[in-house]
Amino acid sequence: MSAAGALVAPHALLPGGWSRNVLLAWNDAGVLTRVAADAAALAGTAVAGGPVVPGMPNLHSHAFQRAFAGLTEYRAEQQDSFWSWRTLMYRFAARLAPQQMEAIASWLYAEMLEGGYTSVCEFQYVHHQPDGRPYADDATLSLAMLRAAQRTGIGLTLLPVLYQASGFGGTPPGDGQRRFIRSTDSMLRLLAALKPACDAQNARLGLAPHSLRAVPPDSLRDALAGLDAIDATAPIHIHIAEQTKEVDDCLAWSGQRPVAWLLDHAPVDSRWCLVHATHMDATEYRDGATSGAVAGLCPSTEANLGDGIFDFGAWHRRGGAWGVGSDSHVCVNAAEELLLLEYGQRLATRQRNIGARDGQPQVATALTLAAVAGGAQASGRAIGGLAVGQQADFVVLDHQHVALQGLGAPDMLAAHVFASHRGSAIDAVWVAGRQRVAAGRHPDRAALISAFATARADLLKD
Ligand code: NGQ
Ligand code: ZN
Repeated sequence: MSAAGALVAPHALLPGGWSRNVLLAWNDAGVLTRVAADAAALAGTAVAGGPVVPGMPNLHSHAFQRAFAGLTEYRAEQQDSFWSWRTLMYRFAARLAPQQMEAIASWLYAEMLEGGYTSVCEFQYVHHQPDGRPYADDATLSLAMLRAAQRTGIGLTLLPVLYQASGFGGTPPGDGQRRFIRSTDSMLRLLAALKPACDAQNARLGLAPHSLRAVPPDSLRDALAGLDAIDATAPIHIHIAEQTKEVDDCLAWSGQRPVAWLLDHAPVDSRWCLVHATHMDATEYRDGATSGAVAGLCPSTEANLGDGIFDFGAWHRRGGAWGVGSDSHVCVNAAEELLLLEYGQRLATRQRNIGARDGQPQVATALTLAAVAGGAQASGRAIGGLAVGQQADFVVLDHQHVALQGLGAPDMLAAHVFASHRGSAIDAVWVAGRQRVAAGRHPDRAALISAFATARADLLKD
């Protein structure tokens, strides 16, 4: 079936701002071939029911954690923290079977589409059987993610994760980490094996050195060289400076803070996504932002795990790129991540409308455009908004949602982000010119939910 098509949007959010009567046309590959504002009505061309906004790339996901979200909201230690959460999360990760991973990811990806995300960067680190031995097909769990994306229709950047140590200085991995561990050579073989499968479904393959804690310097260097031999422009994602303990440990190990160390020892540029990057000093904000790397912000997870607050103003002033991810999936809603990002900044600065920028006073509009651009960059895919050459990934807002009724388009987006009280005001979602959500729902939702619920029930059985 041909995917070529066209749509007229009475209001559409283009990279430069809101435009009226926009004709969007795309080719068989789902790539936009025409984006024309003030177009005359075309007989036979469908008209969008509500404002059309670009689909949001989700730049950070650990899919399996969707089935774990909400299960650690009780006191387990006298002073719970990211680290006590991680102990419980490892216990959960130790039990997952491949079919369960796939069922969890499949429903999650449908939820993402319903929540306004049109693509996802999957930071995939559970590689092996529970005892640490590789599966007969070493790519089993990564292939499960590719199938979940294919089935639901979400775009994918697959980031197999290199994980080798439990702490700075190459301390040996713990038992809870044995499903994650790979030599650098084994990682490069995995990447080579996954490349054709990714190419076949228009997914991008990249690499995620998990963190400076988990990847010693020699391995980082060798893995990056090996990645370049496969694809010299492939995206590279790393967790960095999420927790203050991580900063302290890095200082003790190297005398430098994590972001400073990385900038000094790795070729950080626009291929890189620095996930979290919560704890930086002024020099790191300056040098990180000007490196061209994307800051991967995951406001709901960062709040849930007690990470701290990224200094958006410091990054933004330097022209730093950024995007959002749902990470541990306590929230799977692109608008809500933007809301939480803005609210964290308001709470920290005691000001309002932090995300507005010169030339774009509407906060929701400015945040959406910036997060789409940064998310696309981090994804390494042509999903950077409604422009010729980019994929036709877009969301049609539900103008009949009670929070949106009677408003102009920019206020509808603002209401969607700030006033839809956790119920998305999304009507339709299109990915690469194909409609994947109608009336707010993914068509396979019932079957996907049932498989997810079965997988989770089995996982929680003793
Ligand atoms: C992860 N999550 O890889 O799932 C991590 C925890 C770690 C976050 N950083 C594991 N939020 O950092 O070692
Ligand atoms: Zn993460």
